[in-house]
Amino acid sequence: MSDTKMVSLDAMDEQLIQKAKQEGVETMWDRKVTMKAPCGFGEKGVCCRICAMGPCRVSPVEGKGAQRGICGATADTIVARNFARMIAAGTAAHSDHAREIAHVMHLASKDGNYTIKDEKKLLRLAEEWEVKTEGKDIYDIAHEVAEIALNEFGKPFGTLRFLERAPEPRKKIWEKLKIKPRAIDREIATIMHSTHMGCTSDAESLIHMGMRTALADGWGGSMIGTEFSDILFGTPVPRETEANLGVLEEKQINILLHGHEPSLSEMIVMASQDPELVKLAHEVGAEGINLAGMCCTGNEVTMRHGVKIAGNFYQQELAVLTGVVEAVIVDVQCIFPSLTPITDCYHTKFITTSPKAKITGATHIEFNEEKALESAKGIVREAIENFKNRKQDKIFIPKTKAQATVGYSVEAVIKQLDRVVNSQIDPLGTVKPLADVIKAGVLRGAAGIVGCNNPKTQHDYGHIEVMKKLIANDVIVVTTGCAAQAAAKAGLTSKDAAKLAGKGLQAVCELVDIPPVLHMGSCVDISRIITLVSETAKFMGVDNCDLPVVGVAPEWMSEKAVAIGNYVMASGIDVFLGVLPPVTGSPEVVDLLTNRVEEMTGAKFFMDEDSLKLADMMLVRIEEKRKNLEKLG
Ligand code: NFS
Ligand code: SF4
Repeated sequence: MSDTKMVSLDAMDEQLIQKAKQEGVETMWDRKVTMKAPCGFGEKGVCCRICAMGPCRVSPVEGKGAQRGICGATADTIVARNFARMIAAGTAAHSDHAREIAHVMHLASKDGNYTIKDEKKLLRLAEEWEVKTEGKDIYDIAHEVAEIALNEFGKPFGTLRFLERAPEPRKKIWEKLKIKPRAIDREIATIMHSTHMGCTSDAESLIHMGMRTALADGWGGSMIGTEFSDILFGTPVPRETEANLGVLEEKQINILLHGHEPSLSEMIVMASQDPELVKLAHEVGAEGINLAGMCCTGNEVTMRHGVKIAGNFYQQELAVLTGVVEAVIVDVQCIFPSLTPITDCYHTKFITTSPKAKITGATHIEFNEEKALESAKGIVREAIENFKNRKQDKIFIPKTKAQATVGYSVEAVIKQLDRVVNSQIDPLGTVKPLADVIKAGVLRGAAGIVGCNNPKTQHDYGHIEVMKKLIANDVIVVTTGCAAQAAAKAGLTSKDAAKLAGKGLQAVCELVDIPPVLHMGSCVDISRIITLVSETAKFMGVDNCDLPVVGVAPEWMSEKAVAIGNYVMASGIDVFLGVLPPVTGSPEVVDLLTNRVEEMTGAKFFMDEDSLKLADMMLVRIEEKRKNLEKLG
C-alpha cells in the first residue's frame, strides 16, 4: 500500500510494513489492496446462500432489480437471517471458550496443574447457585459448581442462572419480551434452525431471537468464562506492565501468546518460569524467556500476571516481521491463517494447539489439559531451541512501548472505590462512591469501549480518539479486548493519562488512584462491565437503561462483536458502532436496530463511520440519560 499513513496511528506499524515490502513479505495491507472494494451485496447483507437454489443476491434498492430470492425471501429476511447467524456464531465462540474453562475447573485438583486460586469467589458462586459448602472439600465444591455450569449449556428446562444478577426491572423486560435465554447451546441451535431455508422470514422475529441468543453469550458463556477463569487463575488486581511491540527483547527468547483461552496461556506462563527451561534458555545463548501477549489471551495473562502486551489484532503479522519471535503460540479465535506464510519468511515457529483451530502449514502440538504443564513445557522448549535459527540481518525491533496499569476486575474497582468511603457512615465494598459521583455529575457518565481492529479504519484511531474525547468530557472509560490494548499502547491506561481528563474525572482519578481508562480484560470480560453497570443500577434502584452509560465498538470486525453488541443492547445499554454491520440493505432491520428496539429494551444501536461524530452522539445521549435519571430522583 503506498499511503501507509492511512494504515495506522502508530509510526512504528508503518516502519514494519515498509520492512515487509523490502523483504518481499505479503501482509494484510497488500491483500486489502488486492481485494479492492468489498462486494456491495455482501456489505449490505443482501446475499443469501442458505440453500442450493441460490446463491441469491437481491437488490438493496426497492423497486429496482431482483426484489426476492428464488424462495421469495426479501432483503429484510435475508439481512435479518444473516445477522442472526452472526450472533449465533459469536455466541458459540465465547461460550465454547467458557465450556473449556468449566471443564478445566472440573479437572482441577489440589496437586494437579490446575488449582483453585480464588476460593472466596468460588464459595460466593457456590452460595449463589445453592451448592452446599459446609464441611466439603474446596475441590468437591469446585467440581459440583463446574458441573452446574456445564449443564447451563444444555439443560432441558429453565433459563440461565446468571440472569438473576440483573436489576429487577431488566428481568421484567426480558420476561415480557420472552428473551430470557434457556440453555446456551439451545439458543444457538434455535437460531441455526430458524434461519434454515423455509423457516422464519419475519425480520423482527429474527432480531428478537438474536437478542435472546446474544444474552446467552453475555449472561451465560462470557460470564461463565470470566467467573471461572478468576476462580481458577485468580481475580485480577491492578498491576503495572508495558505495551506495544517494543516489549520484544533482542537478547531473550520471545514467545508470542495469541488467542483466547487462559487454560493454555496460564500454563505457558508457568512453564516459562520453570528453572530447567530458564537454564536451557541461557544455554542457547539467550538472557531469558520473554512472554508477550496479543489479542485476548494477552489480556488474560496481563490482567493476572502483568505479562507485557505486544499489541492487538492488527499487529499479529507485524510482530513476526520483527524477526525476533521464536514462537507464536495460538489456541483459538482471531488468528490469521497468514501467520503460516509470514512465519515461513522468518525463523518463527507457528504452533497451533487446539483441535478446534488447526491451521494449514502450522506446527500442531496438541495441548493436553490432563497433562497441561508438561504440554506447555514442550511448547516452550520448541521456542527455546529455535533461538539459534534467528536471521540476524532480519531483526528490527521498534522502540515504541508505553507504561500501562491493568487488572481492573469489578472486585478491584470496588476496592479502589473503598478508598473514598467514610467507613464510619457507609459500608465498604459497594459501588456507592461511583453512583454518587455519577449522580452529582462529577462524572457525566461511563463508556465501555471494546472490540477489534478493522482495516476499514486507521489502526487504533477510532479507539483512541473516542477515548480521548470522552475522558476530556468527564466520561470514565472502561475497556476490554483489542480496544484495551490500543489504550494501553497509547498510554491511556496509565495513571498519568488523568491529565487528559476533564476536571471532574481528574479529581476522581486522583482520589481513587486509578487511570481514566480502566483495562478490564478480554472480550469475555465484557461480562465484568455488564456486572459493574448492573450493580450500579441496582444500588441506585434503577435499570441499566436509566444510567448515562454507553457501549462502543469503534473498530469491530468479528461475529463475537455482533453477539456482544446485541447483548449489551438487550441489557439496556446503547451501542455505538464505528463500522457498519452488514444490515444496510434492509431498511426494516436498520429501523429495528437503530430505532424500534429502544421501545423494547430501552437501548438501541447508533452507527457512524466517523469516530468523532460517534463520540459527539455519545455525549448527547449521555446528557439525555442524565436528564431522565434526575426525573427518577
Ligand atoms: Ni474480541 Fe478477542 Fe480482538 Fe476482536 Fe478478536 S482478540 S475476543 S474479537 S480482534 S477484540
Ligand atoms: Fe435463495 Fe431463498 Fe435459497 Fe436464500 S433460501 S439461497 S434466498 S432460494
